[in-house]
Amino acid sequence: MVSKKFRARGIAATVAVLSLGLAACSSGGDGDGDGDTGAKGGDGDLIKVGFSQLGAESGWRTANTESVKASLTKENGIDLTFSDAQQKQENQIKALRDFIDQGVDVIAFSPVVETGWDEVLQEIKDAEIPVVLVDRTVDTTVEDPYVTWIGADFHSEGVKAGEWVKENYPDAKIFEMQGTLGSGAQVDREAGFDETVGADKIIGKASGNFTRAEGKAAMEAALQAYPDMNLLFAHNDDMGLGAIEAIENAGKVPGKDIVIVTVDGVRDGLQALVDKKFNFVVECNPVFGDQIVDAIKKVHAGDDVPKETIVVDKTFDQSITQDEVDARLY
Ligand code: GZL
Repeated sequence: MVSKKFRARGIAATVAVLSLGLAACSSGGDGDGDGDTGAKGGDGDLIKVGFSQLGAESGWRTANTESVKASLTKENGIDLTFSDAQQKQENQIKALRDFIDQGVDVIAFSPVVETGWDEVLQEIKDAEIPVVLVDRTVDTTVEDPYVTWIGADFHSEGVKAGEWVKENYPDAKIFEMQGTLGSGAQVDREAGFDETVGADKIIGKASGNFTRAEGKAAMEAALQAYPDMNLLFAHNDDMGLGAIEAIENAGKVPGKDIVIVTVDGVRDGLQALVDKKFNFVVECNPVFGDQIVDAIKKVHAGDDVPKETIVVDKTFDQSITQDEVDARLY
């Protein structure tokens, strides 16, 4: 059977949620200003939600988890069971099966990689538990595997990074540091970037698995293998921050000898922009817990929901100020 790739592109009924960048999204309320949703009754009225988070690998993931936990609360009508898979798909699959056994009302998860979910997604479908897909995408043969997906357009993020490089460093010798191989964020950021700059400009690639430590190690190897590299595109800030350490240890100047372009826009990444060690950052806003709660309530009530809700991103260059970075909430 031909697998179907579900991603944030060109699917009808897509709704864009404006990135709030410098301001937090307040957790959903019922409008009476006390921050709760007016959920009535005791725990029996709460929506039982199983949330499988893929890990705690990056500043982005930490901020996303904080947003999820701040929004999926009893005050907002949710009885949350949260699981951290430590970036292991087998842990996520186990958590999803546990949620089925617990008889949750809704399952939400961010898949660490795109494939390998067919069996468990079919089990969830057979158990008639609706799925709200969060952040990353799935590539599965299961028909209609989720009710709605909320996340960023990774392909567009890659294109934005590529357009900046093409405009500012058209002859750069680029090393591309990929995120977790096979994840929707890695696959689509790479596709968007490579098609924009031209694959011939990319002299080497390696994965840093979205973590600082692995980003540093990958960059140490790349500096040996590609001494003429003069631009790094890292699929997230954390790998770029690890690369800075490797570049400085090699006696080179990040942001000058090697221009650095990343994605996410977490505070540490934007601080590197202020410090002139990063050159350009494409935001990928992790604070959308409110939208997840809203989707869960609508899905549970059987209301119509858009197939996709895209969290709109912005971009940052070295014109960003220290005050702007200090004002960021993640
Ligand atoms: C993007 C998210 C990615 C971030 C990384 O939505 O899936 O995973 O870019 C994180 O920082 O590890």
